[in-house]
Amino acid sequence: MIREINFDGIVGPSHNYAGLSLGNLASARNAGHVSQPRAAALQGIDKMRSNIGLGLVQGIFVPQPRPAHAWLIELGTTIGEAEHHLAANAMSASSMWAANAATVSPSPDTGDGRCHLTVANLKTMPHRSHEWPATLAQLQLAFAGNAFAVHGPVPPAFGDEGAANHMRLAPSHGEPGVEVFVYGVTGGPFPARQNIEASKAIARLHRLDPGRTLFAAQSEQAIAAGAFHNDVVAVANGPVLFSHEKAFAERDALVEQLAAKVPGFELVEVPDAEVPLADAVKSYLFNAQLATPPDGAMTLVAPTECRDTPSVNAWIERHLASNGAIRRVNFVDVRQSMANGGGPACLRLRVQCDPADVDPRFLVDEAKLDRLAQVIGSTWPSEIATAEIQAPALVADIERARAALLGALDLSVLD
Ligand code: SUG
Repeated sequence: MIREINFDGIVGPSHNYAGLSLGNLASARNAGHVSQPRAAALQGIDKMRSNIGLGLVQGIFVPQPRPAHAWLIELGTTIGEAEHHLAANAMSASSMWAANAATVSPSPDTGDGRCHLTVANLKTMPHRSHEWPATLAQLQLAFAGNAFAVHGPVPPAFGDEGAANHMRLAPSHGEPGVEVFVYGVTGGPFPARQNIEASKAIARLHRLDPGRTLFAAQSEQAIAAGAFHNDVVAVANGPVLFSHEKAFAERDALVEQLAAKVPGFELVEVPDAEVPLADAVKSYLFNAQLATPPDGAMTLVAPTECRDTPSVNAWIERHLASNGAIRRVNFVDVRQSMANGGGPACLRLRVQCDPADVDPRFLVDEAKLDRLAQVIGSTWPSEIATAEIQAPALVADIERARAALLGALDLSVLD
């Protein structure tokens, strides 16, 4: 039985604000602020709890080893000796944003009936470019059976940022869907992170039917406004596309093709006149989880920043009152992640498969989340000032904290 599982990246103990991501406005704005790794990770756990409460199936990915010693060795240095900017790149907890872990094509879409996952090379940003080997190891463990095909990264000539630039529309999760690969051409002052050649390669590797595969460019205006990934301005669930009017370079052509190819297609579009791009980016209205829980009421799991942004809150209230496609909005507090440009949707990777095929160590229920919260509460640093990330005592604490979590999950093999 195919279900949608949300695998959330647990916020790692090295979570800090180093301002590493050009084009990610929150990351730039909060550079140098003191972070709260423990609160950040507990906010993530609470989000998972609330989604389990809706009846959704929940999974996890564990934090990566930080410092990234192997990467520093390749650069001829160590965490103690590295210049500060390199050390910051080696200490980032950015793998928490699991939407960038991989691109996923579920079995109804693929030529061989397996669920395909391609790990993202994340080559545009130095601090993310070294994530993929540890992500791949985790994917290979979690999705080890024959039901899955796990691919290495596409060559670094072509940037790939995973599911954040990929949408799937289908009448239901178990039916063949239309996969939309969204790429960037130019972002004005900011980098376009997803290259069309990477998207096309993934579509080929996943053996997708070209008749049900679309490629759509992000609008330059959206990237320049801070939509460094498409999931900052659009999200899909079932036959519904929820997007900002200015998300795509050729919006009309995309909508026309989706209407022709997706049975029951429905567009929920937010006009710029009602929610300007700047408010969409600030509030992360579209970086929400859009899901259909067992009660059938399509639910938007949105950051509390949406409630606090008047234009966005007003749009939500109007939509709910109009009995539109989205029937319920749940607000979640993930402010620590938001301050680095990661909303509820960034924190999760959606995999549609039979939960029985997944290594159970990567699935969680309330009781397991309680245990995780306990480990996090007793081992995660309460605060990190980016200037101090090379301090030996802090580095040791961070490594100990991760080891404790892996031990609690019976995943020490990832050490
Ligand atoms: O890649 N932030 C991440 C946020 C990723 C959000 N993911 C999705 N939209 N799916 C990024 O820009 C900030 C790190 C720092 O500045 O310390 C960072 O990497």
